[in-house]
Amino acid sequence: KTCILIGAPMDSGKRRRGCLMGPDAYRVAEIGPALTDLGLKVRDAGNVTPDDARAPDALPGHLHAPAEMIGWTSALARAAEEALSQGVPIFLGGDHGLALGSVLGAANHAANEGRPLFVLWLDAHTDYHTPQSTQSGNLHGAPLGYVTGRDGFHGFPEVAHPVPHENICLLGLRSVDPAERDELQRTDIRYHDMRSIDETGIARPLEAFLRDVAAANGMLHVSLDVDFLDPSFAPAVGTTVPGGATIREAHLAMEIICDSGLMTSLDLVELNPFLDDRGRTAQVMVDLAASALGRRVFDRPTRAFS
Ligand code: DIR
Ligand code: MN
Ligand code: MN
Ligand code: MN
Repeated sequence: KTCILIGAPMDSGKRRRGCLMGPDAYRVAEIGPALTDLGLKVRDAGNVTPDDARAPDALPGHLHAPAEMIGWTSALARAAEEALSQGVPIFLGGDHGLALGSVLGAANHAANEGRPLFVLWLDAHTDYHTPQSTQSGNLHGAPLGYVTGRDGFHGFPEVAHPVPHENICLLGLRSVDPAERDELQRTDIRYHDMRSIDETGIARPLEAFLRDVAAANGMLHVSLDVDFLDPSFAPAVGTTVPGGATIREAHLAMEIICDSGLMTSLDLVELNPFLDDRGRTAQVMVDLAASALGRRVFDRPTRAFS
């Protein structure tokens, strides 16, 4: 398979700036060579440019950069759809606002293939806001609200194939706004906060989810937010929350994803190189991507997921 690197140098999903340097940081940390070393074909498609767009008056006034977000969403959805017909797109963010587009494109592609889309969300946050429910006005907190078809995203591309709640699994949660929590608890979304990962380990809920993806012959989009990781070894993110996944929990998750053979697209988001410490967060993210795509210490027997 061919990995297609797609840069999304965007900061529009929140107010603190720096994520737009993320694609360059991943390239400097040699994400391409890390993947070719695994025997994979890699194509760097360069960076996406946002479409020109206008924000309709119906959107609430406190939203940050709504026109830019609309422009990124349509451009990234096109890029995702095109790349999915050729290989495995890897989105180099950019903040998590890029996932409005990457997941929309994946959902459109999956619908064309007649397959269901599943989404694995590795994040401290649930990102389930709508333009109306967000208090911060930062739409990087809203991609799951958008792709599940919640109301209020006026002016954004139509979500023709909303991702069903039961096809979404969130791991790593430890910062959930009250408005998101109340809505989420009414849905069939699978969510596992850090307490539940402490209690069961990360493998059990993840494998249960992957078995369902395999049984449904689903496509799987994985969205990895830097703040899924504990800030002690992933400091380069604007929204650090203590008590996150350890390096080994994160690698184990990626290794299990790789074993499953199910991942069809990947986001690497929220890396802010301006906040990094000699590039170590960028390096951790590259290493995690490599684990998801086949890097391992020793060969292991393949395992069945269905
Ligand atoms: C936060 C989003 N709940 C907000 N924070 C995120 O502003 O609505 N950080 N997603 O990564
Ligand atoms: Mn996020
Ligand atoms: Mn987050
Ligand atoms: Mn539902």
